[in-house]
Amino acid sequence: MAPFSAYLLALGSALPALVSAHGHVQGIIADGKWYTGWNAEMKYQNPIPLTAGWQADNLDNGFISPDSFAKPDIVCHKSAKNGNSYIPAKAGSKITFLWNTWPVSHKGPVFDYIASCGSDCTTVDKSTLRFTKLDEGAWLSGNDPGTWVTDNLIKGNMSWSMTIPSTLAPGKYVIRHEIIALHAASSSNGAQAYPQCINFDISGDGTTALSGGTVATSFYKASDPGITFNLYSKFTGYTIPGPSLSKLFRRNSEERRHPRDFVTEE
Ligand SMILES: [Cu+2]
Repeated sequence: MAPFSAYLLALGSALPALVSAHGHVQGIIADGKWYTGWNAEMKYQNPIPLTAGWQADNLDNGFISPDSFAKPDIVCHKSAKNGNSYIPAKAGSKITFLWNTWPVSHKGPVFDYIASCGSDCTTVDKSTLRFTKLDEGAWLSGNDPGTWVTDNLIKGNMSWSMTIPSTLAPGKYVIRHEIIALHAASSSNGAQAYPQCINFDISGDGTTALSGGTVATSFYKASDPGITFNLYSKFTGYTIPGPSLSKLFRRNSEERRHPRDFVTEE
């Protein structure tokens, strides 16, 4: 994966060492082009750089716990303010989210949600965003703790890829990419949500508008079986939390599961 390695090398020399164990999305690749994500240290820059990534105050690379799952911080991370630019992408494009790091212990589900901003993602009120779940992955095999999609994310140079539905109508959208780490989730307030929001200006000739959707403050409850969950037990299944996958893009979700979408780039 030469492109990713090159990005990682470039970033490794440009960024100070990160001491925290968990992570944030440091970059996004859309249509083969790299865009910088939000890094909480950017808040000390003047002016604050233009990023499509929402400006969250997660300086510690931290997380949102279940006791805040009904509060605004679950939408786009801690004290998040709107991203002030957009990533241009075509409907049907592959999008890759690149985390700065991810610990192997932090196993759990990964999600991609999308919400229409109406006319402007840089000013939209995050509490009004109604999200549609586009993509999800979680438990793969084994138990105690087993193999999870987060292990694949780590193997892929801390990256997660998704496809924007080819039939999605053009417009301004927030994609909310999220990992929920379950290593401490056997206690009722122990799950760790790491939501990351990115603004996209999506073009193309699709005609499917989002409808319905769920506000992020209604996604998860501490008592959900996929939120309070003992990773270190002999489990035989896992109930993925949150709203069900969208049926608006059935064809696309079949495309997404085609092996070619998982082929490693060389
Ligand atoms: Cu952590």
